[in-house]
Amino acid sequence: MSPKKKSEYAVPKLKDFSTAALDEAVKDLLAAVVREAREVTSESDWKIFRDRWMARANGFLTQVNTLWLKAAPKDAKRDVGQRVNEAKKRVDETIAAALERMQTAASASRLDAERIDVTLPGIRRPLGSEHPVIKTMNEIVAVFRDLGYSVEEGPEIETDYYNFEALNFPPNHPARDTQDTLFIANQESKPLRDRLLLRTHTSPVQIRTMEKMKPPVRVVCPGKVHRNDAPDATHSPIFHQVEGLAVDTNITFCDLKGTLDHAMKALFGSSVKTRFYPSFFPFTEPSADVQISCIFCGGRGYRDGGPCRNCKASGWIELLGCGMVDPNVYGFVDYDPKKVSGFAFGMGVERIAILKYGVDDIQLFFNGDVRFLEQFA
Ligand code: 2U9
Repeated sequence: MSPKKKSEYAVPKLKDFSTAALDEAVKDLLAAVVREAREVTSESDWKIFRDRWMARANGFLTQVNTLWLKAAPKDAKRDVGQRVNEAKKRVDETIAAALERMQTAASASRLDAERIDVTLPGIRRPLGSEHPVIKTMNEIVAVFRDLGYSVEEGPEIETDYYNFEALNFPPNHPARDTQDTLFIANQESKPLRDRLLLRTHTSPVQIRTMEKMKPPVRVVCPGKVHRNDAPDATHSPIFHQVEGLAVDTNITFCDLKGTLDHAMKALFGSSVKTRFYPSFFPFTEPSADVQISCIFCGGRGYRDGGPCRNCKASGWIELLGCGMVDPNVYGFVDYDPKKVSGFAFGMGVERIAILKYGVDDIQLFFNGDVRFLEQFA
């Protein structure tokens, strides 16, 4: 209930200033202030109440001063003064207590509104984790870091020179065709070598590394690459590679074989065997495809009483490419092919992750479905 603007109480004029009459008047006054204090339910109520009693201009206490104290005959003044002061003190206390009661109630109701049930289950914040492709890429890089290789990265938008020309691709090599490469638009006014494209491999990073570093070089280059391929279960226009390069005096094909055999055992387990099969790349001569013994059938070609579907019953799975760096490549980076030799290799990270984790569709890596991704957390 809100306090009425007008009070039912009025300070009476006193005709009789006797002790008994004063006591009666003070009793009414205090009863009134207590009654009104009880009706205060909010801070704004309280202000109205306080002003009615304490306002200097015409509050009840001012009226008490005028009507009781000032009006008292001289001989009663002392006694009246004392009682009025006591009464004022009680009124003050009642008004202060009303404020306190009101504030306590307000904060209690605020606390009540903000009450939390600490026994409720907490909000689970899902934690992110390394993407399986990045995780695999880091594992591959770690194997070569342990062999003393350093890691280099480079731009994803490259020039034709770094992506093709310096890697000994002939001018009309089919990889340069728009069928395979995504070119940046409106580059026709530039000379061919300066035209921009999305790198199709991380090999340009090795060219850039050799430009700034003299042999010996041992470097791995992880990163994202782009090809104009239609997506299906085994192809994606964006994928990741780790390529590596070792250039020094007297590097041989034996070093290449030993290095990759070790790397495959580190990645797939020590019982895995490797096999090198003749191949061709413009930037390596000779070149080879590397096969590992099938990790599903143990290289037997047969599993569960039938032919192994993963290796098409051959016992081998093709995994990466490699070769001795073509001497023509050294010409582009000011290395002397008579003094140095080296090997290079390249692998698709998704292909390795697919085999390591038994994933049947490369698209799963790119769809962002948490139910798939959280299996690798
Ligand atoms: C320089 C010289 C030579 C990098 C190499 C491969 C063989 C290779 C493929 C594997 C699967 C690409 O991701 S994939 O499709 N790569 O077979 N890459 S040798 O050779 C280089 C690189 C840089 C200067």
